[in-house]
Amino acid sequence: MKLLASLTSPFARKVRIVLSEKHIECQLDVMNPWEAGSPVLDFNPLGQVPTLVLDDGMAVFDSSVIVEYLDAMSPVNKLIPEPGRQRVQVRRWEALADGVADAAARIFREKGGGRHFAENESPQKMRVETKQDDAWISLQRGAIDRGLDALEQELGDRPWFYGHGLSLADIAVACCLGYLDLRFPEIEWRHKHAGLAQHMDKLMLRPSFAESAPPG
Ligand SMILES: N[C@@H](CCC(=O)N[C@@H](CS)C(=O)NCC(=O)O)C(=O)O
Repeated sequence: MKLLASLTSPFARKVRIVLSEKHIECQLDVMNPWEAGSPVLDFNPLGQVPTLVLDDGMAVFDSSVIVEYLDAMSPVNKLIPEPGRQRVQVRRWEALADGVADAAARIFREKGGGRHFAENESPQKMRVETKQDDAWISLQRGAIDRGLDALEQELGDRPWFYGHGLSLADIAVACCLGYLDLRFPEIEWRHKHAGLAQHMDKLMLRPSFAESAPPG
């Protein structure tokens, strides 16, 4: 089994943390999906990471389908509750966190990130010839702000999003917050979201989170 991933993708990081927490061995193939002729196109017609390639050659995507597969494949450290309302709750938090990360990624791309520049360049350094769509950017920014407010409020003063320990909800939220730190540190989400900040600090003490943090 191998995981096609980039080290900056919040969706790939979610899968990497799940693999680590569940102690599942998997080869990591690091690549840039934006590069012309990226090898990910051999496995995923959408050309996106993460893509998990199973030993029989079947390619699994997107990240939420991959984590579903991994959690079902091993009973070790279950991260998604059994079908029912609680499962929907965890998957809903995952969807919210992924949605915030996706909105941030859209802004990053609108500002010229990914395709035109190396992945490790900061958005501040980027300049594109084409005009940026400010209305589109502010729509995405609204989704980020409202999504973070909802996550902060819904975590409240509980130690975990769901139950008495780590779940996929905590993992997805941390990956989203880590991506904001990487691409848009100027958003300074910690100022308005003390609960999320405290939660993130706690999660970063786990090796699976610390070791998968995006470079730079
Ligand atoms: N919904 C997908 C999103 C994956 C995604 O947007 N991946 C980005 C990197 S963060 C990508 O591969 N983009 C390349 C492209 O769309 O061409 C998931 O959860 O896996």
